[in-house]
Amino acid sequence: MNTPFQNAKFVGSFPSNEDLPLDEGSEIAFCGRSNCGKSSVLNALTNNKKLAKTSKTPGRTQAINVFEIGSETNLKIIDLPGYGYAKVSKKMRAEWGQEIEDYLMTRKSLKALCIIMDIRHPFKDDDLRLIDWCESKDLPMILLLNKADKLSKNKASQSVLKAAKYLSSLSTKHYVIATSATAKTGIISLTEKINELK
Ligand SMILES: Nc1nc2c(ncn2[C@@H]2O[C@H](COP(=O)(O)OP(=O)(O)OP(=O)(O)O)[C@@H](O)[C@H]2O)c(=O)[nH]1
Ligand SMILES: [Mg+2]
Repeated sequence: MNTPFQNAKFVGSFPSNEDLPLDEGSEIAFCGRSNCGKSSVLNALTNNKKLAKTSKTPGRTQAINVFEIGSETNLKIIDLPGYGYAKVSKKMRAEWGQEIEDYLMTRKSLKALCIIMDIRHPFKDDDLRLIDWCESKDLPMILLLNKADKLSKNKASQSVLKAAKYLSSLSTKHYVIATSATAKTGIISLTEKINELK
């Protein structure tokens, strides 16, 4: 499958906000619970299995990873470490939480959040907190119900409808898409939304 984001390049892995590339152009940040498939969706989106490291073990992504989507577009995708991963020490979790929070609070080029959830267990407390935060900042959101291949087509559509209904009271712009990084479904829609919001 060809995607418009095929020329994506890994810019770097930044443990701290201070070292991030210049705050310019547009950034879309991928967030979500550990293991929901953030890195896998990024790889599907760019048609490059080797771009972001994925793993069966939660907590694989442990820094702010920056990807450039074609140098001419000035669009970057930010793969943030997953939240809700218990095996990391409390201190480390607190520090990571702080780095993510600082990124979200201060980054001017951040145009939208892509909040990724497992379609079988969406809207956990941490997801809801991020959604509330976006609403409070009026920052657009793309909500992905990922791992849609784990459900029948019918069940997946029902989940999308349920999620859309659940979010209908939001005044901030938001989209709900069922995706599968493995079956590559919903990836074209995601591309369209990113292009719209960037
Ligand atoms: N069946 C299925 N498995 C998926 C899908 N997306 C990701 N996975 C699997 O889920 C596991 C976690 O994927 P990652 O992409 O590493 O998840 P992540 O959210 O980046 O995880 P952290 O970096 O640890 O926060 C891997 O074993 C993936 O192969 C999907 O759409 N369908
Ligand atoms: Mg990851």
